[in-house]
Amino acid sequence: MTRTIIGRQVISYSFALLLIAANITFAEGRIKLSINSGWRFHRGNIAEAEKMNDPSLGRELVNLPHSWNVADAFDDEDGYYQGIGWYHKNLFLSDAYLGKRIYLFFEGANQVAEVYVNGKFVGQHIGGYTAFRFDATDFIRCGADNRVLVKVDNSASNEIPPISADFTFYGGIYRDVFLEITEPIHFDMANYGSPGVFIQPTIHGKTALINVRGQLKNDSRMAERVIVKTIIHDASGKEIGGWVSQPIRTRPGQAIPFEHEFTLQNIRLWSPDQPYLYRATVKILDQKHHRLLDNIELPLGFRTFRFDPERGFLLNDVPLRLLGANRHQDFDGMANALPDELHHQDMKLLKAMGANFIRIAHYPQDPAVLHACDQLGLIAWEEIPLVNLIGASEAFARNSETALIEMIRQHHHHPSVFFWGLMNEILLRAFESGNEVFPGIIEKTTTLTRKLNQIAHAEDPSRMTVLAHHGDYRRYQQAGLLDVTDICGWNLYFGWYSEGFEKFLDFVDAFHRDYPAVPIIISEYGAGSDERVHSHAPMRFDFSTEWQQHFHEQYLSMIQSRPFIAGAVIWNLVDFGSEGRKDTKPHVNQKGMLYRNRRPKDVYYFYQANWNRQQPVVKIASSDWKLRSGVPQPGKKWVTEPIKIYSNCQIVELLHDGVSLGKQAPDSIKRCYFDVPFHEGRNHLLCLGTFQDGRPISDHLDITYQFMPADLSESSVNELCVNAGAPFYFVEERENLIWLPDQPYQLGGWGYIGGSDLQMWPGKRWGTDQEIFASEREPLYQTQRDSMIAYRFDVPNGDYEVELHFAEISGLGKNPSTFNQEREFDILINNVPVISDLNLASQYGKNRAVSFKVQVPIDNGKGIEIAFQSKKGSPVINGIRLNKRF
Ligand code: GCB
Ligand code: CA
Repeated sequence: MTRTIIGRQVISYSFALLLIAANITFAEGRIKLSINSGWRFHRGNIAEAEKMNDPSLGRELVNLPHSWNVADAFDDEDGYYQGIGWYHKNLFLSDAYLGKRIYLFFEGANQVAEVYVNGKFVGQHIGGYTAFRFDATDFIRCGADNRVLVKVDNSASNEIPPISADFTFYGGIYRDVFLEITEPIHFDMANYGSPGVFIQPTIHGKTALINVRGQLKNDSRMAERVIVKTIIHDASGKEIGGWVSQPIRTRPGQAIPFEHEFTLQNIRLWSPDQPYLYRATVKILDQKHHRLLDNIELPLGFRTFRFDPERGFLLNDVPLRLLGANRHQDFDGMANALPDELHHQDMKLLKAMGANFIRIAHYPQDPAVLHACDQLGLIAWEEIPLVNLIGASEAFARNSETALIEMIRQHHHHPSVFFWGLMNEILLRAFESGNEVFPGIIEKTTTLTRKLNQIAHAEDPSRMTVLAHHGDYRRYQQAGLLDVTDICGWNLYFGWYSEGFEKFLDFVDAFHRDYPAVPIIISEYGAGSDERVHSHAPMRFDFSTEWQQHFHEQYLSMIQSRPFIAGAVIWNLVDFGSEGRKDTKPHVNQKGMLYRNRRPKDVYYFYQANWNRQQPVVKIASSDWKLRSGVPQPGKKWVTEPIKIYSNCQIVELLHDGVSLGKQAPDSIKRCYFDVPFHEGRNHLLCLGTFQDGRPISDHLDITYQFMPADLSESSVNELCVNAGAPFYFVEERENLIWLPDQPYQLGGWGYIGGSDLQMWPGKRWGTDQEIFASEREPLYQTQRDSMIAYRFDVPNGDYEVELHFAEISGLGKNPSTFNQEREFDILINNVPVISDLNLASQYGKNRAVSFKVQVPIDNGKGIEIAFQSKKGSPVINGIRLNKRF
């Protein structure tokens, strides 16, 4: 069982064992064998663990990739474990490896790793997002068991980027680990975790000039004459060119650089539409017997690119708008410890959305990501994790430079990578209450930027550099950061963090006027959503899926209207973990096109309809709002609501329970709306389209509609749920509950009397941004009606269960000193005191979800009145559910 991932050979463990068992000497050349299985783990520090030979040290059996923050980065307690974890394993090495060189290769461990073999220190690596390799030859025994220990530490550090960021810094050995075995004569294995061989093509028309450079090392005790041979294969595997060196004389211990150049004719170019990949094999052979000593496989692709200030980006001389998304590397229930397949799957989802571009934010990611980009045709911007602010120390600058060199050398050979990113929003947290975080931080930031920019260009003249800034134009301008790099990226959130979509255009126009020669990429734009939150009148920061869709529709139109915008990347492809966040799903940044389990949101299909040219798309953009409720007009047996379709067909038709509601042509951003007369119960929607090539395509969706009578006293409702203090619906599909937006009471209906909606952040977010403990119903408990007098429900006689929901959420943010509301109140239902002296803070604590159920029989025809009586402070309520039992 051998599988080949482009550029490297991965031989499965069982195959290697087979070889060992059969006592066959290994094939010549390099062996790369993953050693992910059978580790033991201990969370916490153990003094001098490296010296202990106690097999019980760390009992938990784990396989890599592994992270220790799978659960605690999402629980109700602030923070997550940031400290030391120990991994160890027994590694048996066959004596077939005797005399060879043995390396341990880590694709990544967050964020400081120390490796010990048989009690001896082998090496330390700083930085959580790049690979590293240690030479273990002198520490390891062949034909014997070996004890490998790895101490990983993800403690916060001001010396290692990132210091601060809107994502969780999950700890662990969260990428693959390999054993690499070479002959004593081999390519450079001590080159910043890189392959040690670098291939640089220069393209002129149909000809590519190939430059190959590297270094070979003789770690044997004998002088030897070797040759270096490069072979280029086309995508079908056919050899199409190459080069063989003159014999090279190597002496023991000697490192010898080599470089050669040759041309290839009639090359095929790499592009998102046709990601044509070549394969380069670079070998060291002994001159006498042509025995293979070492070999490296690298992907190779040919493309040219440049920017034109007015026309934007040109790939292979053809204008191409760079469109796509940013991507974080974590996954539901796995933290950042993903198998390669899931990395690959994300890239496929991005590609299928119609994207040609990815910003790999905010750090170098798994090699599987880059391989997928090469194969699928995604142009990549990759960056180092300098986010929000820089550190003051020399060590911070040094670690940043190292991370940059590692990223560039490790990923140099990927044709998909076009841009090296140096920093993200680096002045966002440079000031605290108006003061510099440390004296001179601005000048230091600019100096470091220039240094990193210079390093990136020196390391790799074939690519461009870029920075991503937040929307504080003047601050970056004053710091001199707007034209240091080749390209300028802007993260813009007008319509989310601040009011007014149109300010986006003012902003980019101003920048283009001031810096006409600097190409501009919108490096982030996005809005959060929650599949449970819905609204017919969505608004900024309500987390409704409808506002997220509206936001992206606005942005796409605006981006389309400015040809000088070379590219734009959505924030974010996927909802991702950000422990400090308290949105409607605490610890998660909800701006994804996909949920954390990768189920697409409807907005994903908005982009698919607009960006992809190959596949027909028809999507009824309401998959997350399948449970609806409304009041039919007097005498009518239906409620009419608009349903939006995203489609790239010329004409689409919507059928409601088999009846056509007509045909429509989607607008310039591929939307159309049908008015659907929903009846009570299940409504079947079927949307039909025909793609330009004649292919038929359809989508269907069942929407279950619940009617609310206009006059509650006339016909009974079994269930009525109110999201008190909220302007939006909160829908719990599994429980079949629709929590209605709040409303004032009107005779014959229901609603509040007195009070006001709590607004901790007036003009921005409704309710509060507190995390609710012991519940996941944040949209219910984060919104609240304050200073309450009463609620009335004019329901008919019957036996009701009334459920009342509360949470004490009056504090601001995390600061307990703002939590000073002292309140105590009674609740009377139909004049009966059912809850007395309720003091949420003292009896339950801050942010706790609290609920009560009360039996309420009514037979006087007067409905239900829930009255609030203050003893201290103002009475509040977060939700009410009425259930008629009989
Ligand atoms: C940004 C940051 C990104 C955040 C994003 C957000 O500008 O670069 O790391 O996650 O905004 O959602 O606020
Ligand atoms: Ca509420």
